[in-house]
Amino acid sequence: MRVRHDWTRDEVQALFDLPFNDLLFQAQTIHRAHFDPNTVQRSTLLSIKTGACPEDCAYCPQSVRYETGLKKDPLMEVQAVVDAARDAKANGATRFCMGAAWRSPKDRDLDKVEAMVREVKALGLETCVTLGMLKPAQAQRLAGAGLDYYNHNLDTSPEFYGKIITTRTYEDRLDTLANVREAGVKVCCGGIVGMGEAPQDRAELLRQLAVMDPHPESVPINNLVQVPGTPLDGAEALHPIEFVRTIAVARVLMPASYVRLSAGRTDMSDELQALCFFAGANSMFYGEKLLTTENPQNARDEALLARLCIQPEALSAGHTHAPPAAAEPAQARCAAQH
Ligand code: SAM
Ligand code: DTB
Ligand code: SF4
Repeated sequence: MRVRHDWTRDEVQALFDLPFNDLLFQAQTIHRAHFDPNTVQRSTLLSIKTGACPEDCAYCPQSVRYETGLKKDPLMEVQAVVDAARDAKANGATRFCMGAAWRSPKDRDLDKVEAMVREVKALGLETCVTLGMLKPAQAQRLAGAGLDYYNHNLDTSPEFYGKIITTRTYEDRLDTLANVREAGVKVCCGGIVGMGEAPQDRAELLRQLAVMDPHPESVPINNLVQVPGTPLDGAEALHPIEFVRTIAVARVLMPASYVRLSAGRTDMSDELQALCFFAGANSMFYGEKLLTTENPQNARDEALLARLCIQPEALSAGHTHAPPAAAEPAQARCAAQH
């Protein structure tokens, strides 16, 4: 199956417009050609610098412009970050994602972040950081520290973007992503749905990701977590079936990328999450906190994965992922209690 980078708006919209069963069948078929359908990758987040962010992202509890009652915290010490990463590894995560509420990092901040990346990597975890906009030299410094992934989201379509963020442009984001790619760091890039966007905005967000060449290796799909005090608190929630369609279309457009079921899982039923896995999600944020808001309890996630007989992906030597299973994966028996 050819991986394409030339998707048109009409083609993407046509996928969204398929009967639900046809879309899910297509997504699951493509998923099986590229991945073991019964394995999920788990990433744990840590906010290494919290709040007081100068940007005005309308969804974000960390913007200095909104009164959200969030306690701000300066950049953490390296040792405390390494301790949290060790816990995440002990709990079964294979990737540790460190997020900072910055517009962009200062060069002197990067000394500490580089040490964090080096030491977390030395634990045998994959590393990811999300620090805002990056200049080419900054991306190269992070690459030099051995960073595996940089997360920087497009968030939504170019058309809707201006309703959500005014302090940085869509172009700024594409520039940062190009700098990350150029430095040889893998790209983690996705967006948020449930912000009051139109269906065409969700389609165009996915198309923007799918015309990147190469595709982002990791594609987080966040469902808005509504935080009191942010402008998007009270936005009309997305219908859960539309959320599943968004996951499925992401899988069809970017067959070999990890599609991550990201923020918003706490409010999702087990059935909805199971549908998302069927639609091709094969990664999740795992651990009881996202950056500043809640994520499901570990015990709930363990029980869900056991019930579905989904295995957490293990780290293989050299931090590379396990190769996809053969076209017809073995029909293992599920040992979980049904
Ligand atoms: N400050 C950096 C930046 O914006 O690039 C890094 C951290 S920022 C919190 C990372 C991403 O988290 C955002 O791009 C957005 O997609 C997601 N996010 C933030 N607040 C969210 C919320 N309330 N619900 C869902 N996703 C959210
Ligand atoms: C992403 O796409 N989602 C994560 C991660 N990348 C950095 C962040 C979600 C944040 C949710 C709101 C919060 O906890 O502050
Ligand atoms: Fe700042 Fe990132 Fe939140 Fe935007 S999403 S306000 S840049 S922390």
